[in-house]
Amino acid sequence: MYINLFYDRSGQVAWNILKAAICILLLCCSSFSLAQATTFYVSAANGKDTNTGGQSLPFKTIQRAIDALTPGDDVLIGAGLYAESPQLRNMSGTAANYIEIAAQNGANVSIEALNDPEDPDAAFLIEDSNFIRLKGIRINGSRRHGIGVFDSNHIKLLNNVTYNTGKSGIRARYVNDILLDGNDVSRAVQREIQESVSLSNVDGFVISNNYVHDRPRDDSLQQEGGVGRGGEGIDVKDGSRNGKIHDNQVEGIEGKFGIYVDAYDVDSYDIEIFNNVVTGCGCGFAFSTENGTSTSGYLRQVKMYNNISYGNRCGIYFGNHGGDASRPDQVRRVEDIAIVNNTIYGNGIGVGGGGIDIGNPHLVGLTIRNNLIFENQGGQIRLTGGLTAVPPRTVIESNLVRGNTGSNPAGNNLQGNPGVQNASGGDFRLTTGSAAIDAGQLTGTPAVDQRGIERPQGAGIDIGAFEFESNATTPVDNISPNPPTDLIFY
Ligand SMILES: [Ca+2]
Ligand SMILES: [Ca+2]
Repeated sequence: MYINLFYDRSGQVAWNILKAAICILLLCCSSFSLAQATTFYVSAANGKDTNTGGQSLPFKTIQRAIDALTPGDDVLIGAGLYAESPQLRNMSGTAANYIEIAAQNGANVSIEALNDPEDPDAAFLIEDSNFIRLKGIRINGSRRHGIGVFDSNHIKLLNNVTYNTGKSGIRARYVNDILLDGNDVSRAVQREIQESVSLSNVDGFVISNNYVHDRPRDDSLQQEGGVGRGGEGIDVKDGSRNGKIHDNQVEGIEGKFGIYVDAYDVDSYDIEIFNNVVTGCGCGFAFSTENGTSTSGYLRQVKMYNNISYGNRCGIYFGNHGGDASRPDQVRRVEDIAIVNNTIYGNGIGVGGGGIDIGNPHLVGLTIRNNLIFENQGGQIRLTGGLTAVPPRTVIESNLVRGNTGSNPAGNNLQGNPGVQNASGGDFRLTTGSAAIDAGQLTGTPAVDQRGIERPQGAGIDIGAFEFESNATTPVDNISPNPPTDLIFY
Protein backbone atom coordinates (compact mmCIF):
# COMPACT_ATOMS: atom_id res chain seq x y z
CA MET A 1 0.00 0.00 0.00
CA TYR A 2 2.70 2.44 0.95
CA ILE A 3 4.63 1.54 -2.12
CA ASN A 4 1.59 2.22 -4.25
CA LEU A 5 1.03 5.53 -2.60
CA PHE A 6 4.55 6.79 -2.76
CA TYR A 7 6.44 4.75 -5.28
CA ASP A 8 8.54 6.81 -7.59
CA ARG A 9 10.72 5.86 -10.53
CA SER A 10 13.96 6.31 -8.66
CA GLY A 11 12.94 3.31 -6.56
CA GLN A 12 13.62 4.87 -3.19
CA VAL A 13 11.14 2.51 -1.65
CA ALA A 14 12.59 2.41 1.86
CA TRP A 15 12.65 6.18 2.12
CA ASN A 16 9.13 6.35 0.78
CA ILE A 17 7.88 3.83 3.32
CA LEU A 18 9.48 5.98 6.02
CA LYS A 19 7.75 9.06 4.61
CA ALA A 20 4.45 7.20 4.56
CA ALA A 21 4.91 6.12 8.17
CA ILE A 22 5.64 9.70 9.24
CA CYS A 23 2.53 10.97 7.48
CA ILE A 24 0.34 8.38 9.13
CA LEU A 25 1.90 9.14 12.52
CA LEU A 26 1.13 12.83 12.02
CA LEU A 27 -2.43 11.99 11.07
CA CYS A 28 -2.84 9.91 14.22
CA CYS A 29 -1.65 12.82 16.35
CA SER A 30 -4.41 14.93 14.78
CA SER A 31 -2.20 17.97 14.91
CA PHE A 32 -1.38 17.87 11.22
CA SER A 33 -2.95 16.51 8.11
CA LEU A 34 -1.34 15.25 4.94
CA ALA A 35 0.11 18.14 3.02
CA GLN A 36 -2.72 20.19 1.56
CA ALA A 37 -2.93 19.98 -2.18
CA THR A 38 -3.07 23.40 -3.77
CA THR A 39 -5.14 24.34 -6.80
CA PHE A 40 -3.52 26.93 -9.02
CA TYR A 41 -5.63 29.01 -11.36
CA VAL A 42 -4.78 30.31 -14.81
CA SER A 43 -6.60 32.99 -16.76
CA ALA A 44 -5.61 34.27 -20.17
CA ALA A 45 -8.04 37.15 -19.69
CA ASN A 46 -6.90 38.66 -16.40
CA GLY A 47 -4.00 36.63 -15.04
CA LYS A 48 -0.42 37.70 -14.33
CA ASP A 49 2.53 35.41 -13.91
CA THR A 50 3.65 37.55 -10.96
CA ASN A 51 0.41 36.65 -9.16
CA THR A 52 0.20 33.92 -6.51
CA GLY A 53 -2.03 31.69 -8.63
CA GLY A 54 -4.96 31.74 -6.23
CA GLN A 55 -8.49 31.92 -7.57
CA SER A 56 -8.62 35.72 -7.33
CA LEU A 57 -5.00 36.18 -8.43
CA PRO A 58 -4.57 33.71 -11.31
CA PHE A 59 -1.47 33.16 -13.36
CA LYS A 60 -1.40 34.24 -16.99
CA THR A 61 0.23 31.13 -18.46
CA ILE A 62 -0.26 27.43 -17.98
CA GLN A 63 3.50 26.99 -17.75
CA ARG A 64 3.69 29.32 -14.75
CA ALA A 65 1.14 27.16 -12.93
CA ILE A 66 3.01 23.96 -13.83
CA ASP A 67 6.21 25.47 -12.49
CA ALA A 68 4.45 26.08 -9.16
CA LEU A 69 3.26 22.48 -8.74
CA THR A 70 4.17 20.21 -5.89
CA PRO A 71 3.00 16.56 -5.85
CA GLY A 72 -0.79 16.22 -5.87
CA ASP A 73 -1.53 19.86 -6.71
CA ASP A 74 -3.96 20.75 -9.49
CA VAL A 75 -4.29 23.41 -12.18
CA LEU A 76 -7.60 24.89 -13.34
CA ILE A 77 -7.50 26.87 -16.56
CA GLY A 78 -9.99 29.54 -17.53
CA ALA A 79 -11.35 30.11 -21.03
CA GLY A 80 -9.06 31.63 -23.58
CA LEU A 81 -6.35 31.23 -26.13
CA TYR A 82 -2.94 30.19 -24.80
CA ALA A 83 -0.08 30.67 -27.24
CA GLU A 84 2.42 28.45 -25.46
CA SER A 85 3.69 24.88 -25.29
CA PRO A 86 3.37 23.79 -21.66
CA GLN A 87 5.89 21.24 -20.42
CA LEU A 88 5.35 19.10 -17.36
CA ARG A 89 8.57 17.32 -16.41
CA ASN A 90 9.74 15.41 -13.34
CA MET A 91 6.61 16.14 -11.32
CA SER A 92 4.27 13.42 -10.08
CA GLY A 93 1.04 13.02 -8.21
CA THR A 94 0.22 9.87 -6.29
CA ALA A 95 -2.26 7.04 -6.88
CA ALA A 96 -4.61 8.69 -4.40
CA ASN A 97 -4.01 12.23 -5.56
CA TYR A 98 -3.25 12.77 -9.21
CA ILE A 99 -2.00 16.07 -10.50
CA GLU A 100 -4.95 17.25 -12.55
CA ILE A 101 -4.61 19.93 -15.20
CA ALA A 102 -8.05 20.78 -16.48
CA ALA A 103 -10.23 23.32 -18.16
CA GLN A 104 -12.23 25.06 -15.44
CA ASN A 105 -15.93 24.17 -15.52
CA GLY A 106 -15.75 23.10 -19.15
CA ALA A 107 -14.20 26.38 -20.30
CA ASN A 108 -12.95 26.55 -23.86
CA VAL A 109 -9.20 26.35 -23.32
CA SER A 110 -7.23 26.44 -26.55
CA ILE A 111 -3.52 26.02 -26.92
CA GLU A 112 -1.97 27.16 -30.18
CA ALA A 113 1.66 26.35 -30.71
CA LEU A 114 2.03 26.51 -34.45
CA ASN A 115 4.85 29.01 -34.29
CA ASP A 116 6.73 27.37 -31.44
CA PRO A 117 10.08 25.68 -31.96
CA GLU A 118 10.18 22.01 -32.82
CA ASP A 119 11.64 21.07 -29.45
CA PRO A 120 9.89 20.00 -27.27
CA ASP A 121 8.15 17.45 -29.39
CA ALA A 122 4.58 18.31 -28.38
CA ALA A 123 2.32 21.30 -27.80
CA PHE A 124 1.56 19.81 -24.36
CA LEU A 125 4.40 17.67 -23.05
CA ILE A 126 4.28 15.23 -20.13
CA GLU A 127 7.67 13.66 -19.51
CA ASP A 128 9.24 11.68 -16.64
CA SER A 129 6.09 12.27 -14.61
CA ASN A 130 3.56 9.92 -13.00
CA PHE A 131 -0.09 10.08 -11.90
CA ILE A 132 -1.11 12.95 -14.16
CA ARG A 133 -4.60 13.72 -15.49
CA LEU A 134 -5.12 16.14 -18.40
CA LYS A 135 -8.72 17.06 -19.04
CA GLY A 136 -10.71 19.21 -21.42
CA ILE A 137 -7.81 20.94 -23.19
CA ARG A 138 -7.89 21.82 -26.91
CA ILE A 139 -4.76 21.85 -28.97
CA ASN A 140 -5.63 24.01 -31.95
CA GLY A 141 -2.37 23.65 -33.79
CA SER A 142 1.11 22.26 -33.32
CA ARG A 143 4.05 21.75 -35.60
CA ARG A 144 4.81 18.51 -33.71
CA HIS A 145 2.55 16.27 -31.65
CA GLY A 146 -0.53 17.71 -29.96
CA ILE A 147 -0.21 15.95 -26.59
CA GLY A 148 2.98 13.98 -25.97
CA VAL A 149 3.43 11.54 -23.07
CA PHE A 150 6.95 10.17 -22.76
CA ASP A 151 8.60 7.97 -20.12
CA SER A 152 5.70 8.50 -17.73
CA ASN A 153 3.30 6.18 -15.88
CA HIS A 154 -0.34 6.27 -14.73
CA ILE A 155 -1.60 8.92 -17.11
CA LYS A 156 -5.20 9.86 -17.96
CA LEU A 157 -6.04 12.00 -20.99
CA LEU A 158 -9.75 12.81 -20.84
CA ASN A 159 -11.98 14.79 -23.19
CA ASN A 160 -9.19 16.67 -24.88
CA VAL A 161 -9.28 17.90 -28.47
CA THR A 162 -6.36 17.98 -30.87
CA TYR A 163 -6.62 19.55 -34.27
CA ASN A 164 -4.16 20.36 -36.99
CA THR A 165 -0.99 18.78 -35.69
CA GLY A 166 2.20 18.17 -37.64
CA LYS A 167 2.66 14.74 -36.07
CA SER A 168 0.29 12.76 -33.83
CA GLY A 169 -2.68 14.31 -32.11
CA ILE A 170 -1.86 12.14 -29.09
CA ARG A 171 1.47 10.33 -28.85
CA ALA A 172 2.65 8.10 -25.98
CA ARG A 173 5.84 6.09 -25.73
CA TYR A 174 7.48 4.15 -22.90
CA VAL A 175 4.45 4.41 -20.64
CA ASN A 176 2.93 2.02 -18.11
CA ASP A 177 -0.80 2.48 -17.58
CA ILE A 178 -2.48 5.09 -19.73
CA LEU A 179 -6.13 5.91 -20.35
CA LEU A 180 -7.26 7.88 -23.39
CA ASP A 181 -10.99 8.47 -23.05
CA GLY A 182 -13.35 10.82 -24.84
CA ASN A 183 -10.75 12.66 -26.88
CA ASP A 184 -11.38 14.16 -30.31
CA VAL A 185 -8.43 13.94 -32.70
CA SER A 186 -8.57 15.32 -36.22
CA ARG A 187 -6.29 16.63 -38.96
CA ALA A 188 -3.31 14.93 -37.37
CA VAL A 189 -0.04 13.97 -39.09
CA GLN A 190 0.02 16.94 -41.43
CA ARG A 191 3.81 17.13 -41.74
CA GLU A 192 5.49 13.90 -40.73
CA ILE A 193 5.17 10.22 -39.94
CA GLN A 194 3.50 8.67 -36.87
CA GLU A 195 -0.26 8.28 -36.51
CA SER A 196 -3.27 10.27 -35.33
CA VAL A 197 -3.30 8.41 -31.98
CA SER A 198 0.02 6.62 -31.58
CA LEU A 199 1.20 4.39 -28.74
CA SER A 200 4.53 2.59 -28.73
CA ASN A 201 6.14 0.55 -25.96
CA VAL A 202 3.10 1.03 -23.75
CA ASP A 203 2.24 -1.63 -21.15
CA GLY A 204 -1.36 -1.32 -19.97
CA PHE A 205 -3.57 0.93 -22.05
CA VAL A 206 -7.22 1.74 -22.54
CA ILE A 207 -8.23 3.74 -25.61
CA SER A 208 -11.96 4.30 -25.31
CA ASN A 209 -14.75 6.57 -26.57
CA ASN A 210 -12.47 8.64 -28.75
CA TYR A 211 -13.43 10.20 -32.06
CA VAL A 212 -10.51 10.03 -34.46
CA HIS A 213 -11.35 11.55 -37.80
CA ASP A 214 -10.72 13.65 -40.87
CA ARG A 215 -7.15 13.06 -41.76
CA PRO A 216 -7.08 13.88 -45.45
CA ARG A 217 -4.31 12.14 -47.27
CA ASP A 218 -2.36 15.02 -48.70
CA ASP A 219 1.12 13.67 -49.19
CA SER A 220 2.40 17.04 -50.35
CA LEU A 221 2.08 18.23 -46.75
CA GLN A 222 4.51 15.65 -45.48
CA GLN A 223 7.88 17.30 -45.47
CA GLU A 224 10.11 14.98 -43.52
CA GLY A 225 8.58 11.55 -43.31
CA GLY A 226 8.46 10.77 -46.96
CA VAL A 227 5.41 10.59 -49.11
CA GLY A 228 2.64 8.39 -47.83
CA ARG A 229 4.19 7.20 -44.59
CA GLY A 230 2.20 7.12 -41.40
CA GLY A 231 -1.09 8.81 -40.78
CA GLU A 232 -3.19 5.88 -39.52
CA GLY A 233 -6.04 6.47 -37.09
CA ILE A 234 -5.35 4.61 -33.83
CA ASP A 235 -2.04 2.74 -33.87
CA VAL A 236 -0.74 0.65 -30.98
CA LYS A 237 2.67 -0.61 -31.87
CA ASP A 238 6.21 -1.46 -31.05
CA GLY A 239 5.71 -3.68 -28.02
CA SER A 240 2.45 -2.20 -26.80
CA ARG A 241 0.61 -4.83 -24.76
CA ASN A 242 -2.07 -5.60 -22.19
CA GLY A 243 -4.55 -3.15 -23.56
CA LYS A 244 -8.07 -2.48 -24.76
CA ILE A 245 -9.30 -0.39 -27.68
CA HIS A 246 -13.04 0.03 -27.43
CA ASP A 247 -16.02 2.19 -28.29
CA ASN A 248 -14.03 4.45 -30.56
CA GLN A 249 -15.26 5.92 -33.80
CA VAL A 250 -12.66 6.29 -36.52
CA GLU A 251 -13.74 8.03 -39.69
CA GLY A 252 -12.22 9.66 -42.74
CA ILE A 253 -8.60 8.57 -42.29
CA GLU A 254 -8.08 8.59 -46.02
CA GLY A 255 -6.17 5.68 -47.48
CA LYS A 256 -4.79 4.59 -44.11
CA PHE A 257 -5.79 1.94 -41.59
CA GLY A 258 -8.41 3.04 -39.07
CA ILE A 259 -7.25 0.89 -36.15
CA TYR A 260 -3.83 -0.73 -36.50
CA VAL A 261 -1.96 -3.09 -34.23
CA ASP A 262 1.67 -3.43 -35.27
CA ALA A 263 4.25 -5.19 -33.12
CA TYR A 264 6.94 -3.68 -35.39
CA ASP A 265 10.02 -5.35 -33.90
CA VAL A 266 9.00 -5.80 -30.25
CA ASP A 267 6.56 -8.42 -28.88
CA SER A 268 3.00 -7.15 -28.56
CA TYR A 269 0.24 -9.21 -26.99
CA ASP A 270 -2.99 -9.45 -25.01
CA ILE A 271 -5.03 -6.81 -26.79
CA GLU A 272 -8.83 -6.61 -27.03
CA ILE A 273 -10.55 -4.52 -29.68
CA PHE A 274 -14.31 -4.17 -29.32
CA ASN A 275 -17.34 -1.96 -29.99
CA ASN A 276 -15.45 0.27 -32.41
CA VAL A 277 -16.92 1.72 -35.60
CA VAL A 278 -14.54 2.41 -38.47
CA THR A 279 -15.59 3.90 -41.80
CA GLY A 280 -14.08 5.91 -44.63
CA CYS A 281 -10.54 4.71 -43.97
CA GLY A 282 -7.93 2.57 -45.75
CA CYS A 283 -8.61 -0.81 -44.17
CA GLY A 284 -10.81 -0.65 -41.10
CA PHE A 285 -8.56 -2.82 -38.93
CA ALA A 286 -5.11 -4.21 -39.63
CA PHE A 287 -2.53 -6.41 -37.92
CA SER A 288 1.17 -6.72 -38.62
CA THR A 289 4.72 -6.79 -37.38
CA GLU A 290 6.22 -4.36 -39.83
CA ASN A 291 9.85 -4.98 -39.00
CA GLY A 292 9.66 -8.49 -37.55
CA THR A 293 12.14 -11.34 -37.81
CA SER A 294 11.97 -14.92 -36.55
CA THR A 295 13.09 -13.72 -33.12
CA SER A 296 11.74 -10.20 -32.77
CA GLY A 297 8.42 -8.53 -33.35
CA TYR A 298 5.72 -11.05 -32.48
CA LEU A 299 2.07 -10.06 -32.32
CA ARG A 300 -0.13 -12.52 -30.48
CA GLN A 301 -3.35 -12.97 -28.50
CA VAL A 302 -5.62 -10.36 -30.02
CA LYS A 303 -9.40 -10.60 -29.76
CA MET A 304 -11.69 -8.38 -31.76
CA TYR A 305 -15.45 -8.46 -31.33
CA ASN A 306 -18.58 -6.32 -31.72
CA ASN A 307 -16.78 -4.00 -34.13
CA ILE A 308 -18.23 -2.50 -37.30
CA SER A 309 -16.07 -1.94 -40.35
CA TYR A 310 -17.83 -0.48 -43.35
CA GLY A 311 -17.10 1.71 -46.33
CA ASN A 312 -13.34 1.30 -46.08
CA ARG A 313 -10.88 0.10 -48.72
CA CYS A 314 -11.02 -3.27 -46.96
CA GLY A 315 -12.61 -4.45 -43.75
CA ILE A 316 -9.88 -6.27 -41.84
CA TYR A 317 -6.38 -6.83 -43.20
CA PHE A 318 -3.50 -9.16 -42.41
CA GLY A 319 -0.62 -8.08 -44.60
CA ASN A 320 2.97 -9.10 -45.08
CA HIS A 321 3.93 -5.50 -44.49
CA GLY A 322 7.25 -4.67 -46.05
CA GLY A 323 7.98 -8.37 -46.38
CA ASP A 324 10.17 -9.50 -49.22
CA ALA A 325 9.80 -13.09 -50.37
CA SER A 326 13.52 -13.23 -51.14
CA ARG A 327 14.38 -12.22 -47.55
CA PRO A 328 13.86 -15.22 -45.24
CA ASP A 329 14.96 -13.03 -42.31
CA GLN A 330 11.78 -11.00 -42.67
CA VAL A 331 9.17 -12.91 -40.69
CA ARG A 332 5.96 -11.12 -39.74
CA ARG A 333 4.83 -13.36 -36.89
CA VAL A 334 1.17 -12.92 -36.01
CA GLU A 335 -0.50 -15.62 -33.93
CA ASP A 336 -3.77 -16.38 -32.17
CA ILE A 337 -6.12 -13.73 -33.49
CA ALA A 338 -9.86 -14.13 -32.86
CA ILE A 339 -12.38 -12.21 -34.96
CA VAL A 340 -15.80 -12.90 -33.49
CA ASN A 341 -19.21 -11.25 -33.87
CA ASN A 342 -18.18 -8.30 -36.00
CA THR A 343 -20.14 -6.69 -38.83
CA ILE A 344 -18.16 -6.03 -42.00
CA TYR A 345 -20.00 -4.45 -44.89
CA GLY A 346 -19.44 -2.61 -48.14
CA ASN A 347 -15.68 -2.37 -48.03
CA GLY A 348 -13.53 -2.29 -51.14
CA ILE A 349 -16.08 -0.48 -53.27
CA GLY A 350 -14.28 0.86 -56.32
CA VAL A 351 -10.91 -0.49 -55.19
CA GLY A 352 -11.64 -4.21 -54.89
CA GLY A 353 -10.73 -4.83 -51.25
CA GLY A 354 -12.37 -7.62 -49.33
CA GLY A 355 -14.21 -8.07 -46.04
CA ILE A 356 -11.37 -9.94 -44.36
CA ASP A 357 -8.13 -10.07 -46.38
CA ILE A 358 -5.60 -12.67 -45.29
CA GLY A 359 -2.24 -12.00 -46.90
CA ASN A 360 0.41 -12.73 -44.27
CA PRO A 361 2.26 -16.02 -44.89
CA HIS A 362 3.48 -16.03 -41.28
CA LEU A 363 0.02 -15.83 -39.69
CA VAL A 364 -0.86 -18.78 -37.44
CA GLY A 365 -3.95 -19.48 -35.36
CA LEU A 366 -6.79 -17.43 -36.84
CA THR A 367 -10.40 -17.75 -35.75
CA ILE A 368 -13.18 -16.09 -37.76
CA ARG A 369 -16.57 -16.88 -36.24
CA ASN A 370 -20.07 -15.41 -36.04
CA ASN A 371 -19.23 -12.44 -38.25
CA LEU A 372 -21.73 -10.82 -40.58
CA ILE A 373 -19.71 -10.16 -43.74
CA PHE A 374 -21.54 -8.91 -46.78
CA GLU A 375 -21.25 -7.00 -50.02
CA ASN A 376 -17.54 -6.38 -49.77
CA GLN A 377 -16.38 -5.93 -53.32
CA GLY A 378 -13.34 -8.19 -53.61
CA GLY A 379 -14.78 -11.09 -51.61
CA GLN A 380 -16.03 -11.65 -48.10
CA ILE A 381 -13.18 -13.68 -46.61
CA ARG A 382 -10.32 -14.06 -49.01
CA LEU A 383 -6.68 -14.95 -49.43
CA THR A 384 -4.44 -12.27 -50.90
CA GLY A 385 -0.73 -11.65 -51.40
CA GLY A 386 -0.18 -14.93 -53.21
CA LEU A 387 -1.48 -17.13 -50.38
CA THR A 388 -2.95 -20.37 -51.70
CA ALA A 389 -4.14 -21.90 -48.43
CA VAL A 390 -5.49 -20.67 -45.14
CA PRO A 391 -2.92 -20.27 -42.33
CA PRO A 392 -2.24 -23.18 -39.98
CA ARG A 393 -4.76 -23.54 -37.15
CA THR A 394 -7.41 -21.50 -38.93
CA VAL A 395 -11.07 -21.84 -37.99
CA ILE A 396 -13.65 -20.17 -40.24
CA GLU A 397 -17.18 -21.01 -39.18
CA SER A 398 -20.68 -19.72 -38.57
CA ASN A 399 -20.19 -16.48 -40.47
CA LEU A 400 -23.02 -15.19 -42.59
CA VAL A 401 -21.63 -14.11 -45.93
CA ARG A 402 -23.28 -12.55 -48.94
CA GLY A 403 -21.90 -11.00 -52.07
CA ASN A 404 -18.89 -11.96 -54.14
CA THR A 405 -17.76 -15.27 -52.66
CA GLY A 406 -15.58 -16.45 -55.53
CA SER A 407 -12.29 -16.16 -53.70
CA ASN A 408 -13.47 -17.21 -50.28
CA PRO A 409 -11.47 -19.92 -48.57
CA ALA A 410 -13.40 -22.94 -47.38
CA GLY A 411 -15.31 -22.48 -44.19
CA ASN A 412 -18.50 -23.69 -42.64
CA ASN A 413 -20.36 -20.46 -43.33
CA LEU A 414 -23.95 -19.60 -44.11
CA GLN A 415 -25.42 -17.64 -46.94
CA GLY A 416 -28.59 -15.65 -46.58
CA ASN A 417 -30.22 -12.31 -46.16
CA PRO A 418 -28.34 -10.18 -43.62
CA GLY A 419 -31.55 -8.24 -42.97
CA VAL A 420 -30.01 -5.19 -41.34
CA GLN A 421 -31.83 -1.94 -40.69
CA ASN A 422 -29.96 0.42 -43.01
CA ALA A 423 -26.54 -0.71 -44.16
CA SER A 424 -25.63 2.35 -46.21
CA GLY A 425 -26.67 4.53 -43.29
CA GLY A 426 -24.47 2.58 -40.88
CA ASP A 427 -27.29 0.95 -38.90
CA PHE A 428 -26.52 -2.75 -38.73
CA ARG A 429 -29.09 -3.80 -36.17
CA LEU A 430 -30.95 -6.88 -37.36
CA THR A 431 -34.54 -6.89 -38.52
CA THR A 432 -37.17 -9.61 -38.40
CA GLY A 433 -36.35 -12.27 -40.94
CA SER A 434 -32.59 -11.76 -40.91
CA ALA A 435 -30.76 -15.01 -41.55
CA ALA A 436 -28.28 -13.93 -38.86
CA ILE A 437 -30.80 -14.35 -36.04
CA ASP A 438 -30.03 -17.32 -33.77
CA ALA A 439 -27.65 -18.71 -36.40
CA GLY A 440 -24.36 -18.20 -34.57
CA GLN A 441 -22.63 -20.45 -32.11
CA LEU A 442 -21.92 -19.99 -28.44
CA THR A 443 -18.21 -20.84 -28.49
CA GLY A 444 -16.13 -17.77 -27.74
CA THR A 445 -19.05 -15.37 -28.06
CA PRO A 446 -18.84 -12.12 -26.07
CA ALA A 447 -21.46 -11.90 -23.32
CA VAL A 448 -23.03 -8.70 -24.65
CA ASP A 449 -23.41 -7.13 -28.06
CA GLN A 450 -22.15 -3.78 -29.38
CA ARG A 451 -24.72 -1.90 -27.28
CA GLY A 452 -24.48 -4.04 -24.16
CA ILE A 453 -27.52 -6.24 -24.93
CA GLU A 454 -27.00 -9.66 -23.37
CA ARG A 455 -26.33 -12.62 -25.64
CA PRO A 456 -28.22 -14.65 -26.45
CA GLN A 457 -31.69 -13.20 -26.95
CA GLY A 458 -34.27 -15.67 -28.23
CA ALA A 459 -33.24 -19.16 -29.29
CA GLY A 460 -29.54 -18.57 -29.84
CA ILE A 461 -26.57 -16.36 -30.58
CA ASP A 462 -26.98 -13.99 -33.54
CA ILE A 463 -24.30 -13.40 -36.13
CA GLY A 464 -22.68 -9.97 -36.30
CA ALA A 465 -22.17 -7.17 -33.79
CA PHE A 466 -25.84 -6.92 -32.80
CA GLU A 467 -28.16 -9.34 -31.04
CA PHE A 468 -31.70 -9.03 -32.37
CA GLU A 469 -34.29 -7.60 -30.00
CA SER A 470 -37.89 -8.13 -31.02
CA ASN A 471 -38.81 -4.57 -30.04
CA ALA A 472 -35.54 -3.10 -31.45
CA THR A 473 -35.49 -0.03 -29.25
CA THR A 474 -31.85 0.15 -28.22
CA PRO A 475 -30.00 2.44 -30.61
CA VAL A 476 -26.62 1.87 -32.16
CA ASP A 477 -23.93 2.94 -29.76
CA ASN A 478 -22.22 5.41 -32.05
CA ILE A 479 -20.40 8.43 -30.75
CA SER A 480 -22.00 11.71 -31.76
CA PRO A 481 -19.41 13.56 -33.80
CA ASN A 482 -18.68 16.96 -32.35
CA PRO A 483 -15.90 18.36 -34.48
CA PRO A 484 -14.18 21.53 -33.35
CA THR A 485 -15.05 24.70 -35.22
CA ASP A 486 -13.47 28.08 -35.95
CA LEU A 487 -9.95 26.73 -36.09
CA ILE A 488 -7.01 27.74 -38.17
CA PHE A 489 -5.38 25.74 -40.91
CA TYR A 490 -1.85 25.57 -42.12
CA1 LIG B 1 -4.67 16.57 -7.20
CA1 LIG C 1 -30.69 -14.43 -30.80
